[in-house]
This record gives sequence, structure tokens and C-alpha cells, in this order.
Amino acid sequence: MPGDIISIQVGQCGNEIGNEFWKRLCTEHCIGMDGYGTTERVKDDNVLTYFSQADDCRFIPRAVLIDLEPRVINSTLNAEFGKLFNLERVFSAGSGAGNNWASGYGAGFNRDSEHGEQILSIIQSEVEISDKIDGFSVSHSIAGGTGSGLGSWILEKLVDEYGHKQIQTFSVFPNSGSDVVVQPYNAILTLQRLIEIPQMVTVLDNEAIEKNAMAKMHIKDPSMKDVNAIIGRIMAGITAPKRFGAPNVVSLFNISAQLCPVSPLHFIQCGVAPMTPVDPKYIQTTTPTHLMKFSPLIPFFDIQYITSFPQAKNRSAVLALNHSSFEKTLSAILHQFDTMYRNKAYIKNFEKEDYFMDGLEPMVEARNMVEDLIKAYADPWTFCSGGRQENEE
Ligand SMILES: Nc1nc2c(ncn2[C@@H]2O[C@H](COP(=O)(O)OP(=O)(O)OP(=O)(O)O)[C@@H](O)[C@H]2O)c(=O)[nH]1
Ligand SMILES: [Mg+2]
Repeated sequence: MPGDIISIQVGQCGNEIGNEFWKRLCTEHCIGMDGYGTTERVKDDNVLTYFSQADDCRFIPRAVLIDLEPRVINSTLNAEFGKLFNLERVFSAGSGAGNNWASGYGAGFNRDSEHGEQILSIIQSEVEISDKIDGFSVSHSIAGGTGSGLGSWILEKLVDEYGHKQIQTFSVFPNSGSDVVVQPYNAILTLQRLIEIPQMVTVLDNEAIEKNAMAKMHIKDPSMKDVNAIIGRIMAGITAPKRFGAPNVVSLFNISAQLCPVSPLHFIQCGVAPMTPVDPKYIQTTTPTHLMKFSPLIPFFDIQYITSFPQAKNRSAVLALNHSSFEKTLSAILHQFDTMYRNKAYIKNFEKEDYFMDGLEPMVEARNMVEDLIKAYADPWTFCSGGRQENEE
């Protein structure tokens, strides 16, 4: 039997996209908002990889909800859908990390804060109710303070505590013109952990998703809700092979080994199809050929992995690929970081945090690691062959 996955949602964005994910899973497995199965077919799926089951047969997400401010989690729990979650797996504190990675990281790391211990104890409680943990899935944004900073600390702790388990992330990359002015600092510091720790990172690029929603779904001004609905489809698509018992996918390892055989080239980009306006006159059927129509830049032989879920009667698919074009996304973030760091813009807010008490060297170290990753993605064949050029002996 496939092992179980514990989903850890951190910060506003991590919780919002996590909620979309769970809503999608409930639809796909015919689970009602109260957690009870609505048809018999739920028994045929590997639902228990993502849900535990109470004595009264209610399905409960194997989810831990974490935020340093209560607003987003409270609104989740107060919504009709909130009944789905286990209240004992929720951590929220009084005030957020103020868009500061080091403040978010400090919430876990500072000895005088009990937050870190409480969070680890909640995760451990969820681990204990599983017979067989396969791994962890962390959803967060790399641009704010909590999802990026506290999310980084949680990733480090997952390795310390459960080092032999698989770790994957769903990481939201910000718009270049985001409202978070220090996002390049937050993103670079988080990217260092995403390079070092997970076996697979699914890159959720807000800007690219918005552009596609405008161009292909004809949504004039996409809202976060529109973006999150697409992200929910991607997250569900990536996890579908495990949930629907695809052959050869017993563990997250089977997925990451196919898509990310060479570390740290483990950043996956996704396409979803069909991305059509919600209108019956548009085609709603998806085959690999249709998928190519929606993503014409991707050569057919590059398709590693296409999923669709049974209830959709093959009408929806997610394409996951590990592509050298990721270099451009990283380069844009590094350029923004270098411009800000050169002028030490807004750096005081970081310097005063405990993590930087010995100076800003960790910031430079993280930056250099991202630069190395850019070089690797820019020329993956040389990187994968251990740095040898083709014409070398
Ligand atoms: N796709 C998506 N992105 C979001 C959402 N909410 C926030 N973001 C993005 O996430 C980044 C900000 O991160 P947040 O998740 O709001 O911050 P946080 O982790 O809660 O950290 P603090 O509030 O600073 O403590 C910005 O780039 C936003 O555009 C959401 O619901 N969906
Ligand atoms: Mg927040």
C-alpha cells in the first residue's frame, strides 16, 4: 500500500492554496464538506494516503494548518468547509511576520518562543496516527514572512526529525511587481532551503498563471480566487497518481525520481488543460495532443507525466516538467535581489533579527546558491555530466 502524506500549510498563501487543494480532493473522491463519502466509489481510491478516517468513517485531511496571524485560518475554520479539518492540527499566533523572512524564521528558531515546539508537537501528533508515513508536502509562498521564513524553519526541522521521509513543496513564486517590497530577500533566503531540502518543488508562478488566465480563459482581471482555482487543479494533478493508485507510484519518491533525477534540479513547472473559458462552446476534452495545443512550446517527447482523474472522464490534465526555462524565473529574482542588496535597501529590518546577529553573510551565501542553480538550469547537460563539456576528453 502507498504510504501517507502529511500536508503542512504555512502562512496566508499556503493556507489559501491548501484550502483549494482540499476542496478539489473532496470533489474528486466524492467526499462531502462534512467529511463523509457521498458515493461508494470513494472506497476504490487511495483516499487514505491524504485523509485519515475517524471511527464514524468521516474523512479528515492529514493536514496541519499554520499561520502566525489568526485571520486566514479563522475564516477557513468558520466556513462550511472548515468542519473538514481537525482543530487539534491548527497553530495560529497573535501577529504575522510582517513580510520579513527572518521574523518568520525566528518564530520557530528563537529559544524564548514556544511556537517552534508547539508546531513540531502538532506535526508529530499527525505522524503518530499514521501507520506508514511516506512524506510531507509543504504549501507556502516564498515572498511573505511566515510561509517563507517559518516555512524554511519547518523544512529544516522535517529533515532533523524525519530525515528519511520524502519532502515536497508547493511553492508560490510572486509577481515581479508584488506589493511585498522585500520579496527578493525573502525569496532568496527561502530558495536556499528549497535547493537544499525537498526532493521536489512544484513552482506555482502567480504571474504566469495570471497571464494564462487572461490569455486563455479570457478573464480580464484575474483575482486571487481565479489563480487559486488553477493552483488547486495543479496540486490535485501532481498528487493524482498516488491518490488514484497509478501503477509504479507507491511513494512520492517514484514521482520525484522520474521528474527530478539529478539534485538540485528538482523544480517542476506545470501546465493545466483545458484552460478554456467556462463556456460549453469551447472544447473540454483533453488528450496529450490537446495538451500540446495548449502548451505549444513543449516538444511532445518532453512529456514525462500526464495525469487525469477518473470522474473528469479524461477532461482535465496536468503536465509537469523539469525545464531549463526555470533559469529565467530564477534570474529575475536574483536580479531584483542584487539591485536591492547593493543599496542595502530595507536591510535594517533584517539586520535586527536574531538570525542575522552575526552579520549578513547568510544572505550572501543564499544568493550564491541561487546563482549556482541558475548556472545548472542554464546548461543542465553539462551540470548533469559533472561539469564536463561535450567536446572534453
Ligand atoms: N496564489 C496566491 N498567492 C497569494 C495568496 N495570498 C498571498 N499570496 C502571495 O503571497 C505573497 C505574500 O505572502 P503571504 O502568504 O501573504 O505572507 P505570509 O506567509 O502570511 O507572511 P506574513 O503575512 O508576512 O507573516 C505575495 O506574493 C502574494 O501575492 C493566495 O491566496 N494565492
Ligand atoms: Mg500572513
